[in-house]
Amino acid sequence: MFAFRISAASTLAVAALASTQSSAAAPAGAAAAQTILVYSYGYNPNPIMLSAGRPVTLNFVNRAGKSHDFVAERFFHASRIISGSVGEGEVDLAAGQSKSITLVPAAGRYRAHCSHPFHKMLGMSADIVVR
Ligand SMILES: [Cu+2]
Repeated sequence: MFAFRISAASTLAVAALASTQSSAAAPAGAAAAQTILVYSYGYNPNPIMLSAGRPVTLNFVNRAGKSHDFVAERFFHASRIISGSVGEGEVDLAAGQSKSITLVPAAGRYRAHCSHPFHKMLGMSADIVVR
């Protein structure tokens, strides 16, 4: 009985170790992820720090009960867009909406802001630093 318990416990320990190792090793070529929280009136994190030339999925999450956008023409035009739509260089978010854009950013410093009336004045702007 005692031996069985030891055996079961060590099996569990090995299984836990194995699952930890498999989750730590990201599949080759997988994009990193960066969540960008959108609220009234700002973005978090700010600045948004990205690695040049490395694929990244930007997960925009609008936590607000009203619509906002993320306008960054220079940033999106300099990036290679892999998936998702950035239209003319912006991401539109309805109240509570989330959108994901996967891209490869180019080195540089960029600005982003919300184009809705007065929102930039109220604080909705962000720096994007890619290096
Ligand atoms: Cu806004």
